[in-house]
Amino acid sequence: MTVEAYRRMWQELDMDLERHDLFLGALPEAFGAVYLSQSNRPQGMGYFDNLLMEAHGGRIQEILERKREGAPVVGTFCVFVPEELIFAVGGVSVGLCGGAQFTVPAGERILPRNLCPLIKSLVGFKLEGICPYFQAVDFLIGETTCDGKKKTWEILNEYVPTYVMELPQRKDEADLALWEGEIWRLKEEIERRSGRAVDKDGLAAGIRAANARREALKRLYKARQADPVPISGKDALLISQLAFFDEPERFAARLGELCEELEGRAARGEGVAPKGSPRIVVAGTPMPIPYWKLHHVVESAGAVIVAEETCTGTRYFAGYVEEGGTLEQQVKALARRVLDINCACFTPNPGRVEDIITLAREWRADGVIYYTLQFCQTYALEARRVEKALKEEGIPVLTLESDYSEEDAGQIKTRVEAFLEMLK
Ligand code: BJ8
Repeated sequence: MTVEAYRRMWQELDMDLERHDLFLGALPEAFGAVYLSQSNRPQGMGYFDNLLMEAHGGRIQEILERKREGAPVVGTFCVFVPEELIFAVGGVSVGLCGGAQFTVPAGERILPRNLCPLIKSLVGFKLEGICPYFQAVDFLIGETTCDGKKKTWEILNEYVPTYVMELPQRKDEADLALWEGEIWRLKEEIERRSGRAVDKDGLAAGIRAANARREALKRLYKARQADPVPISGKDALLISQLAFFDEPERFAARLGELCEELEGRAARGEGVAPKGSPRIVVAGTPMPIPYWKLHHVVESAGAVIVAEETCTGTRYFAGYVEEGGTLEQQVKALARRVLDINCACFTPNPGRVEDIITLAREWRADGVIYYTLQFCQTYALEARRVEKALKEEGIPVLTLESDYSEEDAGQIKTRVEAFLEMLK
């Protein structure tokens, strides 16, 4: 499609073309500086680079074609939301958490300033009219995770229909029953809105698609255990961020090809940084696209990020859902995935500490960076417990809090460099 045709498409989506030009105009430079400056990138990254470049173009065109054929397009914001139900009716699911400083001021027009930037950014994308995904969705699915998100859904609902799932905050049998009920309720909502029924075969196909994506991401992470590491943390982060937008089966297939390349590299002892480079695990809040600040700082300082314990990392692909059985069994299996994801919105949440220690050990990390977005209370509060456990295990940890602006980049760089110095 030509640029003119894309512009017509954006106009039809009622986007603010002027603001959109400004937003997209900055992307090639940022992407060039952060990504294309890396040496020895795997060839298989070509697919993902292209996916990023076509994120507002070809991918939107594809989604709009599906929409014309009657497929529902649904936006989500949390890895607990069972996308399998959307896939079950042939729908398109897109993850719409905001990762751009560009849209934060717009979000602040209607939200308190002292709120997490992820939330302000996502609302800002809608208010600015610069996100074709937000413009294309039929409805959104929010959840009652943190206080900021759950109250924001009431506000966002004034702009886009926003359905809310009640996520329990504990993991006992009663909570599982509540979540299972919520999944049945979501099933009805999706059926009502799409006019398509969720049956056991459709749901099996939906579960298969989501499992394939999870398995491919697991394989990517496995490949990062090698030293030298065959792919940078920045590239792995980009892949995870793009997973929220692509067709799950195609994404899994292309990622599988990349993993083959990475496994070959690992077998030959080839990497993107010298063997013995400091290895870092990042633990904390999600990093939605196009947020690459911490990874860029760490890897520019000569270290490599080998795993992320985040929702744009391991929490995204945690667990496996059985696809077989009756519809009741499938829904139960979907509900039980809650047990596999250790988000700080749960209390108590001991599994998360174990996850971080396992990552640090099995990915042979020299240190952990515990990272929280500003005003994210649950993750900030959990830092104490994680730090204590890591210290007991003899694993060095650096705790950082930041937002999407570049204002603190210098300060973060200084702290990261001092941490890496200490690891020597
Ligand atoms: S499963 S991490 S995607 S809730 S919005 S909690 S950063 S203050 S995103 Fe999340 Fe689901 Fe948990 Fe993952 Fe903090 Fe910001 Fe809230 Fe956030």
